[in-house]
Amino acid sequence: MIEREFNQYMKAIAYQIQKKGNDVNGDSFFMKAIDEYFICAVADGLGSGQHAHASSKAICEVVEQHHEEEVERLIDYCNHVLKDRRGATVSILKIDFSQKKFTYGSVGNIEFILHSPSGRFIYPIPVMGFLSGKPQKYQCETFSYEEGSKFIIHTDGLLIPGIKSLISNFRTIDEISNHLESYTQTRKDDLTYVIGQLF
Ligand SMILES: [Mn+2]
Repeated sequence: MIEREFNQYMKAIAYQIQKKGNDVNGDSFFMKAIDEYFICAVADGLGSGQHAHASSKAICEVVEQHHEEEVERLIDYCNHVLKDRRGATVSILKIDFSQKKFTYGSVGNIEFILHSPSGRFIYPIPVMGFLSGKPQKYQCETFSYEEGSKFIIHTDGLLIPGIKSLISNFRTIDEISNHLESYTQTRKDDLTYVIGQLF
């Protein structure tokens, strides 16, 4: 499944495919661009199959319902919806176009990297673990971005050597997406990625 989102400030491609042999995806994503901001959530339910899907779906639904909220609060909502469900890892990215800043919050193994045209990489500090409905602290970081920056968020179903060169060497997100096609074929897990470019 491929989905695109864009406005005058950014464009993004989301791609998702389930583990071979499974008919549901344990990963879920949500993304939305409005005039003020872009928001994106990617979640990976522990394990795979129906229960993993239910957890990651619940996370994305709560972010969709409350997308105007701050990232830290959204992660807290995500944690709450996992009570009595299987745990999940989550990453939420919110980009403020007028301030040219983004906030990233994450718990678990979903990876994020942003590359600026000046050559700078932004790679927020990972927080180990997963959400399970139990109270916990979340870490969110806010960064400035340059026009032309590209980013990728992906679950652990996508194993790519040299992600830094991938995101810096290709000029457009369509080229990156095309290049990733062969890596989606060799997956051993549910796989989701969102790649975007900021104008
Ligand atoms: Mn996974």
